[in-house]
Amino acid sequence: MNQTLARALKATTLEEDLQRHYSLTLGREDTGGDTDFHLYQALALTLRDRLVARWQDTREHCREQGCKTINYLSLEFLMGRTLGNALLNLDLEEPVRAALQSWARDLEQLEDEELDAGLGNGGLGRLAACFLDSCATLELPVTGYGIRYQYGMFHQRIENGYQVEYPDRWLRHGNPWEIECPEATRRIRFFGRSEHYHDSDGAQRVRWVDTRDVLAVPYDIPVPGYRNGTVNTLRLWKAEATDEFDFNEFNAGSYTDAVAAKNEAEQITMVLYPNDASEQGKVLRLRQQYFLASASLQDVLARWVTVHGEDFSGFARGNGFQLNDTHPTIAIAELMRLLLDEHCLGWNEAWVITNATMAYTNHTLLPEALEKWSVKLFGELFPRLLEIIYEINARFLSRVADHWPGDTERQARMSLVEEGPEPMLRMAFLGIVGSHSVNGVAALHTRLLTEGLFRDFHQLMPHKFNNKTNGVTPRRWLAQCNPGLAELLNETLGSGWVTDLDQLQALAPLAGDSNFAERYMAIRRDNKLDLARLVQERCNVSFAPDMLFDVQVKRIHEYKRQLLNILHVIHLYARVLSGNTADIQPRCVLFGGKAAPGYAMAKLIIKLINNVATVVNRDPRLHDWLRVAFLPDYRVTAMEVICAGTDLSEQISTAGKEASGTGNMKFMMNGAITIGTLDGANIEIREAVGEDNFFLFGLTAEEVEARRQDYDPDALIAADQDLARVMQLLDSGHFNLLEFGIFDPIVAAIRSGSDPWMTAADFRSYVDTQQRVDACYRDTALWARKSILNTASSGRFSSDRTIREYADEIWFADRPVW
Ligand code: 26Q
Repeated sequence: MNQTLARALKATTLEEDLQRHYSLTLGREDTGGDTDFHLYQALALTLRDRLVARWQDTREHCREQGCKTINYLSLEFLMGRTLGNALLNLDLEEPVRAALQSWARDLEQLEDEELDAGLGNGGLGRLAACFLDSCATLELPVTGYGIRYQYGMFHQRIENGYQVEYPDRWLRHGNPWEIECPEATRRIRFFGRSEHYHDSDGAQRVRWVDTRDVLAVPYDIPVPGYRNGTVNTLRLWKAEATDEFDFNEFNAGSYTDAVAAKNEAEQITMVLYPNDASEQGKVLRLRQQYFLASASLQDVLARWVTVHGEDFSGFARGNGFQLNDTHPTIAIAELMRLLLDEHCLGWNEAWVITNATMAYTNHTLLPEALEKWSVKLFGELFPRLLEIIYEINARFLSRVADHWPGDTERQARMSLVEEGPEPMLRMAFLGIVGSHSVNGVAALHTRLLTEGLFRDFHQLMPHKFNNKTNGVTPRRWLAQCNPGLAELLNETLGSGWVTDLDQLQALAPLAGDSNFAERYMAIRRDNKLDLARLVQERCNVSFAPDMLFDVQVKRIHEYKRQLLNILHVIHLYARVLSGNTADIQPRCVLFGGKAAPGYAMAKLIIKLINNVATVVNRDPRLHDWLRVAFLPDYRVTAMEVICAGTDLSEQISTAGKEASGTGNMKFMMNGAITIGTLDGANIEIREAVGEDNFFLFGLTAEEVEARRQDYDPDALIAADQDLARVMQLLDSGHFNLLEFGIFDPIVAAIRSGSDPWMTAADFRSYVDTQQRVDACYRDTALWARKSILNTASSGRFSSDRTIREYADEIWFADRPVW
């Protein structure tokens, strides 16, 4: 460790540092008033001090060793809170608890002062955060590059049953974890035109001129590994105006107008876009993508040039870029531009480097979610990049023509440019052509990609395609969020599981041990009480710990079928009212998740859930059987409580639509049993835990596609008394007595022969399977056994396993940091 820093840190105790940051850095007096927030900040700074020394050591070591560095480019990093994770990874929880005694504060109280860093929508953003934790824990030199949004994911409140969005001002009181690095500011260009000229040697060159520039200022956040001294970096870029920006534009205008015009530049990093069809094609989003790509690439190239000068022959051996979905794929064109125009490489040399360094991860099978940009818009913003993409496309299509002579249809299908009245750039295709690796995020997803969306590309270059089944970090999603279970695991297995989750398999023989099962279930019961407390506080609904806790939390989307879940709730409601309660297991059903602000159907589903909850919860006849709650503002920190206290994990997407899912893995690790379709990583979860320990229902992906032709929901409804009764309750307005007709669009969607999500098709099988769940839950020993086996079999879903596969098979980053 860095000697001076090490000494400085040893000399002071946690308690002294805490006091010093509180009174000197933050300038607060101990008046005994509302000090929790500042004490949290002082604690964060105290821990940051301890990270900084290791951070410098990690960087220095990497520089000396010339390690291959991977750069994870993502528009989203859904980090959640940092304090608890830093305490765990630095192994400082006990000393900090001791230091807080003189302040008469609980650690938990201070932890609650931290706002979530909600710089992501959901799965894709949280995956990036889990990956950073695993990379640091595996001592891999990986830097995360993202955007420092001033406003992260919106906050959701429920008003009269409807979702209402509120801005997330997460930086309002500053961010103690970040360090601004103005010395590494980069300049990002927009608009202008491309100028072809001859340089002094007479060579043909191109430059991008008359641009309007914006500055990218980095803010670094330390990413500590688990008790290993490694600290990697998450570098987030903030947009700032240049000085000339204003004065070129307004040179004749007034000074105040010029200063006001800075807003336009700073808007680029103002807000995270919610995953929303209505936001597709927005210029500001495209500017964000380029801003991230260009700033990050310039950063990496500048570091390279400092050490190696203009010799790029070893660049691809020393650097890699992982593109988190198509969102940053513009980096492929930008790296070409930087190498060609700024570093004077020839096309072939630049292309080899680009291909060897870039790798693209796909996260979706929904064709409508594939990113496209209008060629016209793209060319106005980035004239030079459009030229480069045309050149990439021309060379690629000539390869296609060589491979399939005369097959012009295939050339049109595979072109990076979709022709039509408004020609569009297909970003996924750019990702495939420009990378050496294209991966899906679960086995089924990768297979469907290569057989469907990317079939032509797979035929031409099968070697590029590979699967990397997602994972989640066991530090946050077990050690941190379930301290009770973690303690039992440590006692039973030792603590090796934290970094080697396959060790949990050693629990399997204990699944039938009644002593162990009793302790395991007692911990689960405590966690259920914690979850019940949260639901009471936020929803004012009482959840009883002896009831089955049935949970579906995730973004609200039709393909995820929260609707199927609420239909089952309505079915249970009808059964209890009809007196048919034989074999019903009392249950508490929890929903949570945000709908994209412009997604009307998803928002209506939230309203339906809330209306059903109101009717169910206020009817005393249901009290002992069924309770329903919608938890507002679902986020990372809520999931930390939820996943530890859930009995039944709902993973019920229409088969073939959920790329992987990662919530399913968090639930499994913590001992929930899954009810799910054969979709995404559910398939691999079921394989790992065994079919007896997973509640499977529904059509397969193949069956879904085959059924589309003759899908007839009305016939299904007519033939199924239970479904007919549910539809009748909906039709009659039972859940919207004073809100006439509001749920008509939902009823129509279920009854539509072209319902893409086929909700009615899986109703019978879902309800029957829920009955098997009820029977199983009543056999407490049997349920305990299955629950323990779920934890025991979750090793494969550690993001450490996933990252090892990325490192071995895509990054070839076999050399660790140390
Ligand atoms: C698109 C256009 C404009 C603005 C935003 C977007 C946008 C933003 C976020 C599009 C997609 C996303 C996020 C997608 C996502 O989270 N996908 C999920 O990724 C997980 C990690 O691989 C998978 O487990 C999930 O199955 C997948 O749905």
